[in-house]
Amino acid sequence: MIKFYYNAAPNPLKVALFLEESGLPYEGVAVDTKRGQQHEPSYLAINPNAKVPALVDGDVVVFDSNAILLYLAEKTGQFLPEATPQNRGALLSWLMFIASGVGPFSGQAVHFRNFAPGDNAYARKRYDYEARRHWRIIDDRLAQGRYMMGDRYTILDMAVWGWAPRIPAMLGDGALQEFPNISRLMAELDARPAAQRALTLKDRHAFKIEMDQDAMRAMYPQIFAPDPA
Ligand SMILES: N[C@@H](CCC(=O)N[C@@H](CS)C(=O)NCC(=O)O)C(=O)O
Repeated sequence: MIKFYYNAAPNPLKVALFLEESGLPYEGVAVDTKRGQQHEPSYLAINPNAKVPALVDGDVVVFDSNAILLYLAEKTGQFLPEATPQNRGALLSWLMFIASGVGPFSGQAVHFRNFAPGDNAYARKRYDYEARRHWRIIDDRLAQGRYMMGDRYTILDMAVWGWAPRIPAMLGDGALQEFPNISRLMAELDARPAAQRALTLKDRHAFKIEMDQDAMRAMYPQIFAPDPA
């Protein structure tokens, strides 16, 4: 059976949605990142990047949420657009845009707004600006159709759904109002039974909540590292 390594954060959530939508049998394995479990050798053997999610399917190991979405979609033939070269080009482009742009800029925007120590005025400004710019591009795409790939619900919508609830934490309260098409998609997907089940996955484990010194060390070790030369 598939083993899905997760916590309650946006990237695992996207994969949880796929697993619940597809009906694939899987076992959830909690990785309590505030307790530092992502750095344990047994987990590093699966995901050398020490992040969640990761997935083990028999002798296949996949890490990175976007790689996992593509792997599962291709394995099952589900949540993909109609198989045309044009759709393949669009799917890969948008998936990589989310993987290399939306996700990382969003993560840094959350970090510099909420967790980074010291004076970070420029870093905060840069990531706020760039995260907002990326989300505007997604919103504009969703203005053209019901889903990221037009009328077909695909892994791209799942990838957007995982991160979009964090928009207020990265861009400020009320920021979702700037993105009416993303808000519309979120409302639609939130109402799906699979999404409701995906959201309860985090309740199966008593994840550490406190962001104490040990959690900061586990998640943001660079704060405690020597300054660069
Ligand atoms: N590109 C990776 C990023 C994974 C990632 O940053 N995961 C976060 C949760 S959303 C994490 O593991 N945080 C814990 C930590 O940084 O120690 C993916 O999409 O899977």
